[in-house]
Parts: sequence; structure tokens; C-alpha cells
Amino acid sequence: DTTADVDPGEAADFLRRCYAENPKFGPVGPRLAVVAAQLAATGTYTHTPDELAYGAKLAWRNASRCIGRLYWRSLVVLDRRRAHTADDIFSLLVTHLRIAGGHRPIGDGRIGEATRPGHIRPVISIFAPAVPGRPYARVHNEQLIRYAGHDSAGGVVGDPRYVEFTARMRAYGWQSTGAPYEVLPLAIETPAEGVRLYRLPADAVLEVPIRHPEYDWFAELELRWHAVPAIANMRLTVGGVHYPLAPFSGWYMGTEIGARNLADADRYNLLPEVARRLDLDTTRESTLWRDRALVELNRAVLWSFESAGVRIADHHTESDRFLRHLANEERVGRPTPADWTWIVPPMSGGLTGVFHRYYDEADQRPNFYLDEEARH
Ligand code: HEM
Ligand code: NRG
Repeated sequence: DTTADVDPGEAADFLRRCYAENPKFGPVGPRLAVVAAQLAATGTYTHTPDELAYGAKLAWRNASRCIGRLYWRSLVVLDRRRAHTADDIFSLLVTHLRIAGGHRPIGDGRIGEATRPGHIRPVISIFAPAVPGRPYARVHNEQLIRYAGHDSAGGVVGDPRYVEFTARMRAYGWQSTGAPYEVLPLAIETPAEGVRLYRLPADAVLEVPIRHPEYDWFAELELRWHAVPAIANMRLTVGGVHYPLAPFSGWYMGTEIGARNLADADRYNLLPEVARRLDLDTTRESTLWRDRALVELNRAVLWSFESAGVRIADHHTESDRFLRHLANEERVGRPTPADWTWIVPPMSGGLTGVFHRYYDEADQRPNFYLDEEARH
């Protein structure tokens, strides 16, 4: 339960691990005593900026569904615990997207290399923790950038996954154009202000038009996708403290867009159209027209991002990186929990190394949780 007192055992476990893995943090003993006193007096405790940053990295390292964990140490952690109004939260989310998309230097500019739109960096923004017995701020969107979907006579226009969310935004007064790739507003709810809607500025939303390296007609489909996947609806849990608003983002693996968002029958469902343009025989499944269209759609996604200078990775590369991550962790004696059903890419699974093995399935904290997954 997010609003209950912090579990002292979970707090101590986290602090011991945090300090053991970071000798420069100093001895954990005195810190354990301070935290025990804070817990006894208030039911919760406050992470130092270093503990918070390392806790977020551990949550990523423990995210068993994520194939992208090799770079867990390089996560940029933005400590936003002091922001409380919807306006402040919105402005910091815009900053998150600009930093994540490579438009802006991080903090005082000492960290990181030259900035360039498309140089995607993994970032998390951590807002105020849930305080026992008090309501907290949250964002209603599943991701910071997503496309609206509208029911119409000829079927859904836009992303069918967000038809219900889009209708809710319209009920709040959002004026939509009804275009197929229209970025949804952010719905930010704070205890003091209720729900407020905000439009993202264009420079915070890097997008890539999809073209094909060989088929010129591909551009006529007018497909596009946003460069930064930024999950906004997962709760970060560190040392027993819950951060209900802690949006994070990295870069895309191509199949997330080409084999799911644009391909799933209940999303943009583009395989029949791509197959028709390729002049494939769609009268029988055994021509493998779906598979052939899928490959061309995924080539188009990867080639378009690469040509636009926007960081993306193919599933073979991410699979190899994940296997390197497993080896690194094994070398230092740490288990790496992983969920095979999420790790294996949604196309050509057996061509990737991650397919051909089993994984530990432990639920290790810190971690990210969907709030529907109650009881955690
Ligand atoms: C899930 C790749 C960065 C945490 C996933 C998935 C992929 C992926 C392919 C499965 C998504 C799906 O099937 O819908 C990557 C890549 C990254 C990256 C290529 C590049 C850096 C991050 C970062 C975090 C993170 C920065 C957090 C700090 C997670 C979590 C999930 C996930 C919690 C599970 C989401 C859920 O349950 O819906 N990642 N990821 N990832 N990733 Fe990553
Ligand atoms: N499949 C989702 C995004 C899920 C997380 N994937 C990442 N995360 N790459 C989609 O939008 O298609 N990340 O933090 O980079």
C-alpha cells in the first residue's frame, strides 16, 4: 500500500546495498541509525540525493521486463521532489523531454557530451514521494508522448489504444484536430488543483517520419513515430518509499514501433496495407505475407530513425547488449531477474541470443510497479 508507513526492513536492506555498492558514500551504520529514528518519528524517511539517484539505477537494473539494462549506470536522475504545483510539474516534464531527446545539456552542463536533437539519453524525473495518509500528484497519461485515437464511421483514426483516454481528454475540454498522429495533452493531477491539461511544446516532441530505404511509395503512407518512449504511470519504489510520479525514458528498440505499435491488429494495423503495396499474395497465410510486410516495416522504422540521426537500436543489437549485461552482473555475483516473455523481441525471436536461455524471475527491489498491480 502506497500510503502506509515505510517497511523498516526494506529501508535497511536498500541502504545496506546502496552503501555496500558505493564505498564513496561512507559507512552505512550512522545512516541506518538516523533513518531508524526518522521512521520511528514520522513513519517515513528522506533519501539523500545520492541514495535517490542510485535507487533509481537499481530499480532499472531490477526491471525484469527490460532488455535495455546494460546502461543502467548511465541513467540521468533529475531530483524533482520539491515541485508540487501542476505548472511546475509540467515545466519539469518538458525539461525532461528536452534533455531525453538531446536538445538540452544536463544541469550545469558538466555532465555529458555536446547536445544534439536525436542524441537520446536515458533519464528519470523523480517527483515527491507518497507521504503516509496524504494524497499525491500524478500524471494520468501512460506515456508523456502518445497519439490520440478517435472512433469514427470508417474505424479508428489514430492509435486505438488511446480511444478511451482521448475521449476523457476531450471531456476535459481538449480541442483535437482528429489527425492520425496527434500528440495527446498531459493530464496532471495535484491534490490542491485537481486535473489540469497541458499541451506539449513542439520542440519537446521529437518525431521521425517513416520512409523506406528502397520503396519510395512508403512515404505516401505518412507514418511517423515519436523518438522518446517516456513511461509516466509506473511507481518507483526505493527502500520502502514510494514515488508515484517518476517518469523515465530511454531510446526505442525498433520492434516496439515496427512490430507492435504500427503492426498490432489492435494498434495501427499496417501490415495489410504494406503487403498490398508490396503486391504480396494475401489470400493464403502460407505465403508469409504478414512476415514479409513486417520485415519491410521494421527496416523502414530503423532506417528512418538512423537517417534522421535519432538514436534507436535493432533487436539483434539490444539482445547482444542484454547478454553482455547478464555476463557483467554474473561476474560480480549478482542475479539478474528477467521475464522471458517480455525480453524476447516480438519478431525473429529465435534469431536473438536472449531467446535461447532461461532467466531468474525474482521480484527484487528497488523496482517499478504499475499501480494496478496493487498490494506491492
Ligand atoms: C520495458 C527497452 C531504457 C525500465 C522495456 C521493453 C523494452 C525496453 C523493449 C519492453 C517494452 C514492451 O514490450 O512494451 C529499453 C531500451 C532502453 C530502455 C532499448 C534504452 C535505454 C529503460 C529505462 C528504464 C527502463 C531508462 C527505467 C529507468 C523499463 C521497465 C519496463 C521496460 C520498468 C517494463 C515496462 C512495463 O512493465 O510496461 N524496455 N529500455 N527501461 N523498461 Fe526498458
Ligand atoms: N513499448 C512501449 C515502450 C515501453 C518501454 N520501452 C523503452 N523504454 N524503450 C512503446 O512506446 O512502444 N525506455 O525507457 O526506453
